[in-house]
Formats: sequence, C-alpha cells, structure tokens
Amino acid sequence: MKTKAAIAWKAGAPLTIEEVDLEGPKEGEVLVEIKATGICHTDYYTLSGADPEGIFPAILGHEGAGVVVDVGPGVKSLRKDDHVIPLYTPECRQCKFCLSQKTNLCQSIRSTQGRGLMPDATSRFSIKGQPILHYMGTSTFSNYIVVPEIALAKVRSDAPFDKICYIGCGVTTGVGAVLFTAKVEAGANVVVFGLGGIGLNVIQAARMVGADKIIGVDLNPAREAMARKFGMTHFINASTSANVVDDIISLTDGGADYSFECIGNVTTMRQALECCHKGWGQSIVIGVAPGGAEISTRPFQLVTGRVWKGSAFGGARGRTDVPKIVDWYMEGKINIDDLITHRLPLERINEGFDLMKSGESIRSVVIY
Ligand code: NAD
Ligand code: AHE
Ligand code: ZN
Repeated sequence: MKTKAAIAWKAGAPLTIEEVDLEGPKEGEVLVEIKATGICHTDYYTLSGADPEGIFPAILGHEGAGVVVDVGPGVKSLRKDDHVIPLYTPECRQCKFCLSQKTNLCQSIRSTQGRGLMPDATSRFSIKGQPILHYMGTSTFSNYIVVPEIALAKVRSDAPFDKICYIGCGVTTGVGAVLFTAKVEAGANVVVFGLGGIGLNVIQAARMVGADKIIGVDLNPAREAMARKFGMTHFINASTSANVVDDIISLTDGGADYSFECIGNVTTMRQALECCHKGWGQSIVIGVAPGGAEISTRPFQLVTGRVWKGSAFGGARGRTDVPKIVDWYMEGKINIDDLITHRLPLERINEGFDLMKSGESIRSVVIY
C-alpha cells in the first residue's frame, strides 16, 4: 500500500512529505494507522546528527497512537480496530531481560531496531524501490506503519489519540522515572533539571506521590509558570544563578533526595548528581547526550552515598504499564492536555521542530 510520511533524507535537513510504499505485515507483525504523533526532543537529536545510531534515509517519530488495520499470521493479542500505542521499548515477556523482572529493556528485537529494520532484517518502507529505514521500531511520522505485535500496547478505545500519543514517550518517560525507576516516596525533596516535555511530567508525578519540595531548574524563565501549575514549588533560573548546586543544597537542608536530568547535557548531569543529599540522594539520568559525550564527577560523590542511575522509557514495561497510564489520564490523575501546546498537520511538521528549538512549545502534536 501507499502511505504519506515525513522523510529524513540526511542529518540536519528538513523533513520532506512524500508518498511511500509500505509492505504489509509479515508473521507476528501488525499494520497500524497512526492517528497522531508527538514530536520529542529525541527525534530532533537524531535528525541533528548527534545520535551515533542515527541512520538515513529514515522515517522518524516514536510518540504515536493509532488503530490496528490488519494483522499478519500468528498475531494473537491484537485484532483489527484495536486502539494501540507503538512501543520503542517492546515487551516480549520471553527474553532474559523481560524474565529478569529487573528491567524494562526488552532486547528481543533491539539489534535490528537499532539498524532501522524489522526483526527479519528488512524494511517495510521504500520509495521507487529504495528502502527507507524505520526509526526506534516505530516511525510514527508515517500515517501507516508495520510493527511487531510485541511493540504495541493495546489501550482503551475511548481515549483521544491526539492526547494519548504523548504517552508513547514523554508522559511515560517522566511519570515512570518517578514511579518505576526512582520510586520517589511522599515527603521527598525532588529536583528536576529541564522543564520541557519530559521534565514537566517528572514534576506532575512528583506531586502525585506527595513530594515535599519540587525544585525546577531551566535556562528559560518562560518555563516557570507552567512548571508551577504542574507542582513545582521553587524555580532556579540556571542562566542567572551563580551556583545551581549550592542553591539546591541550601533550599533542601543538605541536598535533594532525588534529582532528574531531563536535558541531555553532561554538565547538568554532573550538577544533578552533586546536588543530591550525602548518604542517600539518587540522581536519575533521563536526557540523551550526544555521541562522544561523557559524564564525570569525583568518585568521592559516590563513595559518600550518592547514586547515579539511568531511566529509559521511565522504566515502564510497555504492554503492561502503558494501558494503565492511559487509564490514569482518562481518570484525571495526570494532565496531558495543558502540555500539548501546538497541533499541526503532517505538512507542517518542520514547524514543530522549530517551535521546540526556540523553546516556544512544550509538545507539538501532528494530527493525520
Ligand atoms: P525539551 O526540548 O522539551 O526540554 C528541554 C528543556 O531543557 C527545555 O526547557 C530547555 O530550556 C532546558 N534546557 C536546555 N539546556 C539547559 C541547561 N543547560 N540548563 C537548564 N535547562 C536547560 O526536551 P524533552 O522532550 O523534554 O527531552 C529532554 C531530554 O530527554 C532530551 O535529551 C531527550 O532526548 C531525552 N529523552 C529521554 C528519554 C528516555 O527514555 N531516557 C525519553 C524521552 C526523551
Ligand atoms: N541512540 C542513542 C540513544 C538514544 C536513547 O537513549 N534512547 C532512549 C529513548 S529516548 C526516547 O525519546 C532509550 O530508550 N534508550 C534505550 C535503548 O535501548 O535505546 C545513542 O546514543 O546511541
Ligand atoms: Zn521520546
């Protein structure tokens, strides 16, 4: 079949909207009509050329929601008309990683996914016979996609696609990092570096679990009002503070119980660790830093009890946890609507990237 998609032909170039050939689902695969997709900073990171796994030409996008149109042979858990969210972190429930119960990082299709291919090591997308690569196993900047059954979360059918697409990455990443990775407890002091599409979800989850002080750090003062609405109690403007770490330590009587880095900058990752309380403070790295970047700190920071951790997709097990997060949204426990600041047709997707870069948007959502 044919599908309309935004193509990333090379790093740094704007996306172009084209008609693409899409092969149907093979064994264990599902054809999905994407109804809406968010634009995450990671799409920009890969498009910019900073991602060592970035390969072109590809169809980016990993924050979508849509409807099952057809299923390939052997698909058991999904059928036509089911509403789904594609998962860049699948959940096969059979690999060593899934069975460990210690991580959400299912590895059953990770190697082909990282090469822009389906599990049989081929692409379903092409233009005039030239293969176009998949991205993060999802490619939600295409109106129709083919994905493995294990990379789809089935969700309730009354949830609006133009909101729950954000659960495909940003909401789950931020909320999950608080609930599943850090397991923040009531009364904890929390610091969030970067008040964008991820950081604001960390803030709303910190409030949800009853955190005490919720301190936000950003260079953009325009982020303060939105962050306060979501639960931030104190704001530090990183462009005017003389020393962000000292400011946090004095606000928290010795340091944060938990900090979350939601920027992708190794300098702020160090600050996020070093603002943690001696003996127990944990810093969670969420931001994705450019290829070649490295983090550093004095090992003494760790010897004296601070803990450095990472979180991918919020530690969420996609097929199990994503449907629950959709329920939380539908029950009014989490706010997604106010974070979606812009809505665009696919033809204007490059404007969505510009709005992110200029700091004007929190999330832009493309509606098909
Ligand atoms: P965003 O662009 O919406 O937000 C980034 C925020 O950081 C902005 O408010 C910006 O003003 C602020 N900022 C930038 N530089 C800063 C600095 N030096 N000091 C203080 N604030 C600064 O991006 P996003 O969509 O929220 O993504 C944030 C990061 O998380 C990105 O690196 C993205 O790739 C990563 N990410 C990781 C995961 C994961 O699973 N680990 C999932 C999604 C996104
Ligand atoms: N390809 C990059 C790494 C990118 C990365 O860390 N991705 C996150 C999700 S970001 C979503 O917005 C992730 O889930 N990582 C785990 C994984 O297996 O990729 C690089 O630096 O090579
Ligand atoms: Zn993302």
